[in-house]
Amino acid sequence: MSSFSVSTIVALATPSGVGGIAVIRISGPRALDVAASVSQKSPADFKPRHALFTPLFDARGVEIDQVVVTYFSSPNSYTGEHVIEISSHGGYVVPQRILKVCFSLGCEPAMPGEFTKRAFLNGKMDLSQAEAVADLICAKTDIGRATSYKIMSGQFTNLINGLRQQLIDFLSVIEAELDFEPTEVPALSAKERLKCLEGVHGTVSGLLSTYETGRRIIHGAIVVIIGSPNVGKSSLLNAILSEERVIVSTTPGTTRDAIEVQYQINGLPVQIIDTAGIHETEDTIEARGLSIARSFMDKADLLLWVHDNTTPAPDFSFNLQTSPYGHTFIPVINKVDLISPQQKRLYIKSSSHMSPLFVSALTGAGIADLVDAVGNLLAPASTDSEILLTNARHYECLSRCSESLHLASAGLNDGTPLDALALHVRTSLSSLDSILGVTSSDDIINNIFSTFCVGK
Ligand SMILES: Nc1nc2c(ncn2[C@@H]2O[C@H](COP(=O)(O)OP(=O)(O)OP(=O)(O)O)[C@@H](O)[C@H]2O)c(=O)[nH]1
Ligand SMILES: [Mg+2]
Repeated sequence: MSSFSVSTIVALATPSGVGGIAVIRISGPRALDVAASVSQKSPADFKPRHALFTPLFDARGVEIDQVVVTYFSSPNSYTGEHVIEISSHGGYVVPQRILKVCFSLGCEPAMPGEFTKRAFLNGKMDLSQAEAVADLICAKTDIGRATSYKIMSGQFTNLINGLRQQLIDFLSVIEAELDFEPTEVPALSAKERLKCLEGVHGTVSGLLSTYETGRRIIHGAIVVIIGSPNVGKSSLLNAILSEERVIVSTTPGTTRDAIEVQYQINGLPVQIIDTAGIHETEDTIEARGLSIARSFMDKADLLLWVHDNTTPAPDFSFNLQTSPYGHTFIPVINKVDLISPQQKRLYIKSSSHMSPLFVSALTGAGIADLVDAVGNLLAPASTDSEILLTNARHYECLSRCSESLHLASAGLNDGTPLDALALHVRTSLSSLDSILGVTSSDDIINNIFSTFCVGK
C-alpha cells in the first residue's frame, strides 16, 4: 500500500517546554527544499542520514538558532517520504519560531498521528504496529513498554501473518476442490481439515485469553476499596502506599468522597480508590459519596472488600462466598491485631472457596501478602516471550475470527457444504486482515490515528 502525499507536514516531535533539545519533524515532497530554504543552503548540501550543523534563518533572513539537520530520503525514512529532522535548542520560543518559518514556506501543521499514519499508508508498518507506537509512547511502566515493543517490532504481526498463511493454504485447497474434479487435485481429509482449523483456533483463543492482562498492563487497573464505615479502608490505603495519603479517624464517615491514587504493583499501573463507608443514610452529601463509590465499583477490575470483626455487625451482609456487586474481590479482614486466633479460625472455616486475607493496617501485618495477591489477580506472571493482546480493536477482530473458525469447525463435523465452509474461513481471514489494516476503512484508520499526539 503506498499513497505518497502531496502536502508537506511539520510538527514539534518532542514535548513543548524547557529542555536541552527540541526536534522538529518535516515530512513530504518539499521537506528538503524547506530545509534548504531555512538554512540558506542548497538541497545538494544535505546528504541522506548525515547530520548537518547550520544556522537557521527566519523569513527576513535573521538568524533564529544553530541547529543540526538530518535528512532521510524517501523511502528510507519513518514515513517513507522525504523527512527532515531539525534538532534545535529547546524551550518555548525557538521551536515555535522554526515552525513559523516552515509554515511560511508552505508546510502544513501535522494532524495528531499523521507521521505514523503516513508510515502506515506507505507500507512502513502495519496498522497493529502503528497502534503500538502510541502505546509505547504512553507506556507508564517498563512492562507496558516491553509489551508494546513486542507488537511494534513486528512479533505480533509475524504471529498473525503465520495464522493468515495457514488459512490461505487451507482455502486454496478447499477452493481447488470446489473448482476441479476430485481426481484432479490433492484433497484434504476431514481429519486434516479439522486439525488445521483447530490449530489456528487454538492460537487465536490463546491470544484472546491474554487480553485482560495486556489491557491492564497498558491502560492500568482499577482497584476499589470498599466496606462499612470505620473498618479501616483509608488506613489500608495508607498502609499499601506506606504514607499518610488519606485522612484516618476514629469517627465513622470520615471519608465522604472517592479518593484516587496512582500506584504500581508488579510493574502494573494501578489506580487505587478509597471510598466512603457503605451504609444506609438520609444525609444528601453522604448519599452522593456513596453513589460516587458505586460508580467506581462498576468500573473496578478488583474490589478489596474490607471487614472489621471488632465493630458491630456491618450494614450489608458479609458473605465471603459471594462477590459484592458481582465483581472479582478479595475479602480483607482488617485489624487482625485485635482478632483472637479463635475468631480467625471461624473466618477461615466460613470461607471454603475464597480465603480472606488477614491484615492490620495499623501494624502492617499481611499488607505485603495482600499486595502480592492483588498483583497476581490482575496480571498473572507471563513469560517474557509471550505476546499479550493489549488493544480492544485487535481483541474485537480476533473474537470475530474465533467465531468464524468455530462455525467452520462445526461445519466440518456436521457435513456443511464446502462452499459454506470456505465462506466461514474467508470471514476469519478477513478479521485477521483487519488487525494488520490490510482491509480497513478510512473511517477506522482516521479514528485510530486521531488518538495519537501531534508530531508522531
Ligand atoms: N487496631 C487497629 N485499628 C485500626 C486498623 N486499621 C484502622 N484502624 C483504626 O480504625 C479507625 C477507622 O479507620 P479508617 O481508616 O478511618 O476507617 P475507614 O474505613 O476509612 O472509615 P470511613 O472513612 O469513616 O468509612 C481509625 O481509628 C484507625 O486508626 C488496624 O489494623 N488495627
Ligand atoms: Mg475512610
